[in-house]
Amino acid sequence: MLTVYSEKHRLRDAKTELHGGTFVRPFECPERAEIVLARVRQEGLGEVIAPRDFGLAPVLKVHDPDFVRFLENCWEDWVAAGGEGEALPNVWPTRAMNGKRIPRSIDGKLGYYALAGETSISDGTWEAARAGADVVLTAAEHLLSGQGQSAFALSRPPGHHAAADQYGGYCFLNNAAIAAQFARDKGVERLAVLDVDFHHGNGTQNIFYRRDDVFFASLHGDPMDAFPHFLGHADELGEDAGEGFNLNFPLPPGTDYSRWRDALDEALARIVAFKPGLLVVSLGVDTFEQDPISFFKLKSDDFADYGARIGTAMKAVSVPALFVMEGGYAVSEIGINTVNVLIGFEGA
Ligand code: SP5
Ligand code: ZN
Repeated sequence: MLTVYSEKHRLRDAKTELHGGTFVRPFECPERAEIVLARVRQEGLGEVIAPRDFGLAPVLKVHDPDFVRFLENCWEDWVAAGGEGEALPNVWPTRAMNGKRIPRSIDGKLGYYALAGETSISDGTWEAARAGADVVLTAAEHLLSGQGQSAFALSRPPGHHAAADQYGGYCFLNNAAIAAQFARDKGVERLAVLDVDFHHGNGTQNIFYRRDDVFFASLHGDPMDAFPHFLGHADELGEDAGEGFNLNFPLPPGTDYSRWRDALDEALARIVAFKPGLLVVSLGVDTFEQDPISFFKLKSDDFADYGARIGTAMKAVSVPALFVMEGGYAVSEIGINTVNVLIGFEGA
């Protein structure tokens, strides 16, 4: 399986995350991608290539231009306004306010475009996020050219919480959605996105919620208990043309592999019935029992088992799979768990 990786991910190296009422070093740190890459090499998964530059056009097929401009300029604007630490929002257009006008000041803009308050924007964040989009696009292009049944986009920072005009949850550009839209534009008529990150892929769901050409399925911690708290319920089925094309499996604290696997099998059956031309897997390994911010109980071997289940289901109907790196914060095990999924898939 081909892996696409860019060293530019290292430019996303924020010093602060707001966590439990204090500032900590972000859980989403550069070592994550380095350890996954080392494991890819150690296991001999396959060739590792750098991305090519796609420019912003495929990003703008998913994200609003004003949002992209905000991300591009945020750090400079923050410094120019006298910000001393990293850029964080402190006010939001909540239910009690009017969220329609985009403020002029950087403080107002941060609140307008942020969907969560833990994620600092720092110098280099935009460049890393942009390179991350090129990573998934390069992997998608490779699959679309008919080379192989699977590819791994080792992108960082992650993407599935980012909506068309919102960042947060460590995510800035929605890599999985950008790849899916790119594949659509290259002629793939129907796509499925399977999100196995511990957290609900609120951004991806939101981007495709009114569409019947992209089926979205997510297994995640119940938003009543887990981030992002305000999306990911089982009764969110899609709207307008998209009704029936969104599927959520919110799962309770303590969920172990047997319960998680039952939900996966159901999601895979629905994906197969949808007959997609390509599957995008939002691959977060924060379902691991030792993950520091999550509450599922998967063990390292379970990752290989579910990779094989995805592989068996997709190979039976000849659907290629694009794996896109999302979360996973048990850093010392992130390489083993991630690559277990990929090896499981290949061996199916
Ligand atoms: C891509 C991804 O996995 N993003 C996750 C973002 C989660 N950020 C907020 C987490 C808050 C966790 N609080 C858990 C307390 C555990 N003791
Ligand atoms: Zn996650």
